[in-house]
Amino acid sequence: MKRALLVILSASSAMATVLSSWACLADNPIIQTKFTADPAPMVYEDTLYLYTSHDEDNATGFTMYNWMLYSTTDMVNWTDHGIIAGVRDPHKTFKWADGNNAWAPQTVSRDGKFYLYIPAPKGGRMVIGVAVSDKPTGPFVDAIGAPLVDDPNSGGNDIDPTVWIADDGQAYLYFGHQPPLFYVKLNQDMVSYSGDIVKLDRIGTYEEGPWLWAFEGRWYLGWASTCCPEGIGYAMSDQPTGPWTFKGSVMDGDSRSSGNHPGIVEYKGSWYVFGFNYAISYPQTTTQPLPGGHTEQRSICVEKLSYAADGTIPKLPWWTTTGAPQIGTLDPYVQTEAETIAFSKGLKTETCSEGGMDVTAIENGEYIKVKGVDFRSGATSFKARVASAANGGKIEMRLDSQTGTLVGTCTVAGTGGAQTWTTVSCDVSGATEVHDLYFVFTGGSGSLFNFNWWKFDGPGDPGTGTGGTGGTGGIAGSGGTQPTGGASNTGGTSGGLVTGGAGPAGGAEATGGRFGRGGSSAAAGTADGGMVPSGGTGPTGGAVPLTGGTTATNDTGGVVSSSGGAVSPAGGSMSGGVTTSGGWPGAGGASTSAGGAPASGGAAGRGGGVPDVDAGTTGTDASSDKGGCACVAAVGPSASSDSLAVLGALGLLALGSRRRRPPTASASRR
Ligand code: FUB
Repeated sequence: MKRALLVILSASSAMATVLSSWACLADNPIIQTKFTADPAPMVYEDTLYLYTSHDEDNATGFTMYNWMLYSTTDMVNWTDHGIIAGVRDPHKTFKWADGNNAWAPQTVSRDGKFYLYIPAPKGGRMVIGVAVSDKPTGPFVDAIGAPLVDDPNSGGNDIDPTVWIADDGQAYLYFGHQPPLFYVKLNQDMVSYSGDIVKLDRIGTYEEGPWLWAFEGRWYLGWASTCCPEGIGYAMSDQPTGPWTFKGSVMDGDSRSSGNHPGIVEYKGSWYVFGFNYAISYPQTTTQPLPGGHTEQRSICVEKLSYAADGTIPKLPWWTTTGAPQIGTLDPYVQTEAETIAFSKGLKTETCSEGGMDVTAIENGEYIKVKGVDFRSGATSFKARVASAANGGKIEMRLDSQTGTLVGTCTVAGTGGAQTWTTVSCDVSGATEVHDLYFVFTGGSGSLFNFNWWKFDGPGDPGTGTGGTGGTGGIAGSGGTQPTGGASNTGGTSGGLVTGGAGPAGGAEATGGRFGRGGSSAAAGTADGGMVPSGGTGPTGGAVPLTGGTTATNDTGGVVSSSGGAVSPAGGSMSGGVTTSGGWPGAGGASTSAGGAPASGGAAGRGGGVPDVDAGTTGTDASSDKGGCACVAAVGPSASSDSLAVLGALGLLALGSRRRRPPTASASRR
């Protein structure tokens, strides 16, 4: 379904003129294929899962049938997992729900199960339900077949559940629209509670959307602050039940927005705040506020947050267009879902007959950006899983912008059906090192083809690259000493052969970089060559400078690293293991066949920079209703003073009328 720009925009040629002058969006908002709101991040194993509510494409007020799931391992490339629960067939998880208000969710894990808490309508009230799954991706089933909370004292506003499990095992559930705010203690089973539902006095600017968490012995409660526009406020306490001390704003409200809703989480050693804006349904500048009316076509954003020494949170500016920085890089030699996207223009996603999701509704000129792709020493071929009920089209692969260097073009022919899948392939040249990768789709009119997954091959692939045979020749010279701070260099000291192969050079990180998937040590060979540079081994993503990795001496089989992070067992062939001076570990990184575990992914050092902002997205699709960037690069003469004046006047009118109505269980709350 096409996404409609606001009527007010399409109705005004002056507005259309101004629209073409808006600065382009970059990687915030993080989801462009759908409207999403009420972010609820959850970390499980090495992945950050983001549960969201979902504004329908044609929503004006709240039109919300289901909850969605996205995931990331690098904070910028997000994989779409589709609908994980809902209140309407064919995704009616909660049979008792009798309306279309699938509002703000949160999922928490406990003892190998995942509990999804949601507000939904029942009998003219908003109540809280809970579903359970064995996996973060679902399927979720209603845990108790009835609401978990239906509080007669809440005025029908049992909304926005948030749960945190304290270190002593006690789980707390907060919820409620202001006034008031409530909490209750959940039982160990997470699907029932004990004791009274406690009503709290209003805290500071509390409006709705509570988010409970603890950090370093302190308790925090965030929320959407006084409407409208809503920012993000917060309070602190020594205990999960308060008393709470209001601490101000994590982020102030902004005239470009109406609502907001925090989701705050720690991931790979950093803290992030999620919320939403309206920048895709209504591209904005700092001087053009959101127009009036009930505009619930929201888009989730993310920023990094920090803590001061006293535990308070330094205030952030309004959502940037760049969002959070990338952690590590993306490995193009691993099969990747097409719906793993940093930013996109136009296209949509859908359930795929081969499992998971695919990218669909791809039209001429639309694109997908995948950020921070590490081609290492180079890709030579590309393959894609595609299906086309029409005549297909082409997939252009470009570097760093949708008009950037063309490194390959794959032709997609008709396959006879939109879910009749085939794999196409084509040659690639010029794709080395780290770039933002753009898949630019070209062809005739209408929907060209569907796109399920993609993968590159070539010498840069640590799994098949030339850099791999570390070990067999890797005599660890006598007396080899271990690298400072590194792993033991047993091979070196013994003077024996590095029998296990190893010296997985690529496992080393670049200066200032991070470990990638592969990590460092070889499985079978224990890196006798002494390959673990200072900073340790783990692929956990921690940035580990290679300062100590340079001191491996007398190590014909050992580690030698440069400031750029290259590490190579001299005896082993390591052509792929070279790291550039920018700090990107080489592909081969890895040890290989000879017994060393391939550091697939090698290290993903991140010394080099990747542009954060999309350059020059096209401005031809201002009227497109499929999301993405509908603008040209900068304010130009097309934004006449007349048109700006018209927009300004409308904006002021809109501001005057923009107030939210009190919540009810009806479809319109703002
Ligand atoms: O998305 C529906 C409602 O709007 C949520 O439950 C509130 O927090 C607000 O974001």
